[in-house]
This record gives sequence, C-alpha cells and structure tokens, in this order.
Amino acid sequence: MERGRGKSGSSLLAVAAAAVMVAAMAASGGEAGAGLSPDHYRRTCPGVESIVRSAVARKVRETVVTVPATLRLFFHDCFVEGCDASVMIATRGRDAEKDAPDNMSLAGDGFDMVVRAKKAVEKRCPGVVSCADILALAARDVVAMSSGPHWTVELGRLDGLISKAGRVAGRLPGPDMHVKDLAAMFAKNNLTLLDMVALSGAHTVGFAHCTRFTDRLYRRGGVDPSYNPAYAQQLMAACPRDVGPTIAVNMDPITPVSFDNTYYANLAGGLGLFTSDQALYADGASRPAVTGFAKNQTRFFEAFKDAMVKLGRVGVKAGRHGEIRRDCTAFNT
Ligand code: HEM
Ligand SMILES: *[C@@H]1O[C@H](CO)[C@@H](O)[C@H](O)[C@H]1NC(C)=O
Ligand SMILES: *[C@@H]1O[C@H](CO)[C@@H](O)[C@H](O)[C@H]1NC(C)=O
Ligand SMILES: CC(=O)N[C@H]1CO[C@H](CO)[C@@H](O)[C@@H]1O
Repeated sequence: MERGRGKSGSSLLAVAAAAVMVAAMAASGGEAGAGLSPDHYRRTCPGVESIVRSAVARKVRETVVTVPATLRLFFHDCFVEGCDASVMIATRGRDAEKDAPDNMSLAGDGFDMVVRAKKAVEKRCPGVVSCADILALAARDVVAMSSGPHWTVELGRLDGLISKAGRVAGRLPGPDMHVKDLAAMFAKNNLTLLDMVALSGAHTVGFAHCTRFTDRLYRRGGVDPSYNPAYAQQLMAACPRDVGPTIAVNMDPITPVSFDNTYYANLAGGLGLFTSDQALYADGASRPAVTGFAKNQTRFFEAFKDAMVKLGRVGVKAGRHGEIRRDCTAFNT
C-alpha cells in the first residue's frame, strides 16, 4: 500500500473501457450555467471530445496515477480563481497557484495529462479549445475509465489571466476540517452539503502522503478513536512516526483503483483516512448522504455527476477576463 512519490502503479490497474454514452443533455437539469454549452465546439472543433478521450486513454494505460491526479487537479483549479486552468501556469519565480504550500503536492501526471491532450487538440483545431475545457473533459474521462459514471461536460470556459500562489490559502479544504467548515467552503463555490459529500467520494481513488494524516495516529492521547483499530495498525506500519515526506498510502484501502462507492462503506467502518473524510459519517448533517451512497452506488453516481457539472461552472471566465492559451502552462502574453 506504500508508494514512492511519482512512481506509477499501473500494474494494479484493470482499466475498464468506458462504453457509456449518454444523451446530449446536461446532467443537471439540462440547464447550462455561465454561458457554457456541451455543443460549444460543434463547429470549431467537432472532434475535441474524442481527441481528448484518446489522449487520456493512452496516458492512463501508461500510468494509472493519471486518474486521481487529473481529478484532483480539476478540483483545485475550480476552487482557486474558478475553472480557468490557472492551476496549470508555471512561472520561473515559482509564485503561481501550483507553487502554493496548499497545492498539497498535486501529482505531475495531472499537469502532463492536460499538456498532452492540448497538444493533440492543437494539431486538429489550433487556437480554439481552452485548457480549462480540456481539464474538465479529462477529469470526466479518467472517472469513466475507472468504471465510474459518465456525464456530459459543459464547454466554453476561457483560460484565466491570474495565477498567484498567494491567492490559494483559505480557498482549499484541509484534511483536518470538519463538516461545518467544509460545507461553508463548498457553499462559497455554489455547492451544497450533498454536493460536498458526493465530491468527497473522489477519495475512492488515489493516494495521500503520510504527513497529511499521521497527526491522527501519533497524538498525545493515543490513536484517534474514530479509526478502526486494525486500519490504524496498518497505517502505522506504512507510516512510522519518522516517516519521510514521500511515502503515500491508498485513500481507499479496499478498492484503490476502482471508482466506486466503497469510500462510503469505508466511512461506516472507521476506514476514513482524513478527519475530513470520517467527519462526513460522524456528523448527523451529512451521515444520511453517506449511508445512502454506501447502500446504493447509482445514487452516488447520480449525485457525483450533478456535483461535477456544478463544480465545472465555478468562476467561469468570459470576454476580456480570459483567453484561449496556446500553451497551458503559460499566459499568451
Ligand atoms: C472535502 C474536502 C477535501 C479535502 C479536505 C481533501 C484533501 C485531500 C488531501 C489532503 C489529499 C492528499 C494529497 C496528498 O497527500 O498528496 C487529497 C487527495 C485527493 N483528493 Fe481530495 N480533498 C477534498 C475534496 C476532494 C474533491 C472534491 C476531489 C475531486 C472531486 C478530491 C480529489 C482528490 C483525489 C483524486 C486525490 C488523490 C490525488 C492523487 O492520488 O494524486 N478531493 N485530498
Ligand atoms: C438506487 O438509486 C437510484 C437513483 O436514485 C434509484 O433509482 C434506485 O431505485 C435505487 N435502488 C435501490 C435498490 O434503492
Ligand atoms: C454562484 O452562482 C451565482 C448565481 O448564479 C453567480 O453569480 C456566482 O458567480 C457563482 N459563484 C461562483 C464562485 O461561481
Ligand atoms: C507540483 C508542485 O508545484 N508542487 C509544489 C507545491 O508546493 C511546495 C511548497 O511550496 C513545493 O515545494 C512543490 O514543488
């Protein structure tokens, strides 16, 4: 269950081919927000969805870590300055959004995924498709390729003109947060408590570095009693007290590479890795959603799709507030 940072666990993976086609209706009531539309590139780049999907499939086959890396990158992009690929910007001074301490070690494979897909798209339709839209499509595709749900992605975001490390603090949730503060942070992004519980189900895939949760294992008063004792033992073996910053564990210890509702069943059994995960079960306000999703995966998938569409509408840029970047990691001028 350990993994050195940057190593890929592709041998673990059985990528389920995403064969799901959905009706061309926006997942959330059919009404696109912020001037977005699933048909945005119908005339200017009709192949964009399949170009991105091919690039994602190729990259996931190489490195399964691409799945959680891309999904988390989309979340972090949207919560800081809106879904505008501001997280992609790399500056020489290392003071862009991705350089903030709160970037919480975003995995390089997510950035690489977007850069590669953009290259493939530029070959067919140069200067037309935003990096923000490519990230939104790739985040949908990695989920579908991990036996998760498939939804219609609204398109037409512009790439943002601002990316500052100093604007990250306070905008991203931390692993020690409880439901009230989490819900408030999501509410600022027009997401409900139910959306928040559903989106947290993204922790059904991916890794967390030991340093993000060892405070729960090595407290003065002993192990956090909300951990299942056997699970705590397992985590202590993987993450000894003096563990280095590179060791990571699966966030879903039961089905780590499959996008499913096991995350919620885990919470009921004390297998929530972070305080912020376990809190969703402990708090009476969110527990009914957790148990509902644990019992019925379809219910989770429906709520997750709706919430991802809503997440994709956060802070979308239009007009002079954005551009179509040529290179996703740099502003045009
Ligand atoms: C509810 C509040 C949330 C908190 C407190 C939180 C916190 C974290 C933390 C601390 C990590 C571990 C990072 C590391 O050690 O490298 C992580 C990983 C991850 N998070 Fe969240 N997260 C939250 C919500 C979300 C949402 C909404 C999504 C996406 C929809 C998401 C997707 C992921 C993924 C996929 C990973 C694994 C990344 C990887 O393996 O590279 N998280 N999260
Ligand atoms: C599971 O949830 C779906 C979607 O909400 C619903 O249609 C279905 O009836 C539920 N299944 C069961 C067994 O409750
Ligand atoms: C939330 O929704 C309102 C109303 O549609 C909109 O004006 C606002 O910009 C949205 N907030 C974010 C962060 O997207
Ligand atoms: C991927 C990335 O940019 N990671 C950075 C996150 O922030 C820390 C601390 O500021 C940097 O050291 C990482 O390089």
